[in-house]
Amino acid sequence: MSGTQNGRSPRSVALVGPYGSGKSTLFDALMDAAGSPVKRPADPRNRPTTTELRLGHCIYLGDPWTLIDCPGSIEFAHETCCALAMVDLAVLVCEPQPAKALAIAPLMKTLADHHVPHVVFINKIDTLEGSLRDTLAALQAYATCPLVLRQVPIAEAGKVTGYVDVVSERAYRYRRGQPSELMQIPSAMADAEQEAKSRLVETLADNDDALLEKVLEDIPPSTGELYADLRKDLAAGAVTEVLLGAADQAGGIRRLWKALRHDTPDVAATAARKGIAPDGPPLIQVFKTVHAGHTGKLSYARLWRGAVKDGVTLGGARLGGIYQMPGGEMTKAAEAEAGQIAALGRLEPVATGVAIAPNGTPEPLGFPAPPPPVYALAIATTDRKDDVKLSGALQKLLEEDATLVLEHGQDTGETVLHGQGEIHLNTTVERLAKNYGLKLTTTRPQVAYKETIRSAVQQHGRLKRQTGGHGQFADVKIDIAPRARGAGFAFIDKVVGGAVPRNFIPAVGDAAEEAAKKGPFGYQVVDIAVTLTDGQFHSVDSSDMAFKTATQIAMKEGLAAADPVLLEPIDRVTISVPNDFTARAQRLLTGRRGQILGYAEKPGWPGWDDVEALVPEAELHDLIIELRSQTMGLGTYRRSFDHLAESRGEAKPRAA
Ligand SMILES: Nc1nc2c(ncn2[C@@H]2O[C@H](COP(=O)(O)OP(=O)(O)OP(=O)(O)O)[C@@H](O)[C@H]2O)c(=O)[nH]1
Ligand SMILES: [Mg+2]
Repeated sequence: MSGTQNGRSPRSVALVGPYGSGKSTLFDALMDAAGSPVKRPADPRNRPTTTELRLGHCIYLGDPWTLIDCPGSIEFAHETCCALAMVDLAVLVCEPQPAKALAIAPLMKTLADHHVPHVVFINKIDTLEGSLRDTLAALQAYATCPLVLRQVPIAEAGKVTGYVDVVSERAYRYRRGQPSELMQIPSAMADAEQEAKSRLVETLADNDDALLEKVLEDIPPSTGELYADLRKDLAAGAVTEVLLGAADQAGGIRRLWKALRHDTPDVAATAARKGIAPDGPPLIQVFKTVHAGHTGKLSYARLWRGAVKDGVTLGGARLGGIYQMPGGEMTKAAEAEAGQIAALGRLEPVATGVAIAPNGTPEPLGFPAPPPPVYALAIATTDRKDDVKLSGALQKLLEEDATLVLEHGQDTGETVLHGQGEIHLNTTVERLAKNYGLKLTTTRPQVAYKETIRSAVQQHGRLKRQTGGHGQFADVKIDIAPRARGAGFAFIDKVVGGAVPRNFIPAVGDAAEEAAKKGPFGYQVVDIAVTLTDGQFHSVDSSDMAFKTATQIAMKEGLAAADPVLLEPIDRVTISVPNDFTARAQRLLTGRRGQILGYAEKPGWPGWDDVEALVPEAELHDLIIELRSQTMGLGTYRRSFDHLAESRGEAKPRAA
């Protein structure tokens, strides 16, 4: 993008916030106001939920910007974290409803942990009922620094129609799709405005001794002083300013733009916050990878330092295109400068998160790790001929989405996709269909049951077959006995006096182990010892094959007679929830045959608990769905295999 008029380096802002708070609507309104309108959905009130980052480049009052619309759904939270690792400032978009305030807690924590400067934008102000103070107080409970109200809403006939700017003390009336118009401060508003102003000044005075003196001496501070303090405190994470608006009627958009313009740190400040040295060769960090049909691989990246030209060597590849997205369309640029976010073409060897430098060794830079998977689906092609295509497509998808985990079930033979939830995996399957023409079926993954035996048996197996001249003969006697849980399979040879010649014994051992792969219930038999005690052979008719067959016969009958039992995998599960939901999480676990081990405060998460339990894996498939529905979408869990336990009849034998 050329045409910046004042030489400021490009800055970038992420729009984050709970699900459905209006981030995408706000993104569109901000792009409109900057003269780079983006394509709208046919029915903006029925806009689909955002499932991946959406980027827009624009120029507002001469400054170049990249806006990033982030998903609000918890299932795509990692995308949001990746964007937050790149930007100079975040706008936390929320709704004027105290009951929904808790939903900002995880984001507030991410912003605070990574010291990302942020402002709060209370959207949908047209739906405000009651006092804005209640929403502010509810939000404050999850904020890590004081929230200061920059605007006071003006209500006419019960509807919010404009606002008073607390710093400049000017009133504005919203006009749909246009800049707001200046109006007189309604006389009824004077008190509310003065109260908001005193709070703002007092909060700022906490970090500014000169201002504090003025407050104590009752000298009104200048607007210039207040603007300067706001900017300084915001960058330092000492206060968070709160703005208001109604994105779907473009209310409060220009006020927000001006706050962004005034208060967003530049790339040098952000690089310093991230520990990047100010001098050195160009430094670029990739935060998203996309395989786009015609352009090939695109690496969305920010330039932390320096400039690059198209065609340079980056991370071992020749840069094949620098793209920008004004109005959502891709346009090619010859060069990208420090601060810019751009899509870089054809950097095949470069992975998401990696920092690169032209012809040089980049500095190691932190990048968010993906959260552990919480939901899984087994996928299969409807046409086996597509299997090769599927594995190629999955490879690309895994490169694009670090929260996808692919597993080939050793016991079940299934291809299992693990991810962040139903919407995430359904979106992935839709993408496989749309972008790669793959027709897939999805099923609930099978549980890797095992089986074992509870008593020891002695079993005889004999093969005697006469076909034409040459016959087959083998005879084995085996003991099959249970072993301790986790001890695995063992084969012991106790044959004496050559009853079974040495050279056939390995065949017996192999056949016994092979036969244990499928027990009477259809699953792998674990923790047994098979001892070959005796047998018979024939000097001509015996062979490895004959001894294998005799062993199979003995194993099949012996296992069925040895009091077999199904073993089901039990996982250690840790649910994390805001502590209002701790009791509910416990009930949910016990309702799923879980054995609660205890609960404790989640380390580093004040107000959250970790509830630990042992739960059968068969009960975990849709745990996340129920957990989220009971915890405002906030609850999550992690799991790891713990042990195999005898099933008390809940587990199902595999269908033949
Ligand atoms: N009343 C009112 N509705 C709004 C406003 N802004 C957005 N909406 C509506 O809120 C709904 C959600 O808007 P989106 O912009 O898709 O919200 P989002 O935050 O991007 O949602 P996710 O991407 O799913 O997290 C849509 O129906 C919008 O029309 C507003 O200022 N006032
Ligand atoms: Mg959205």
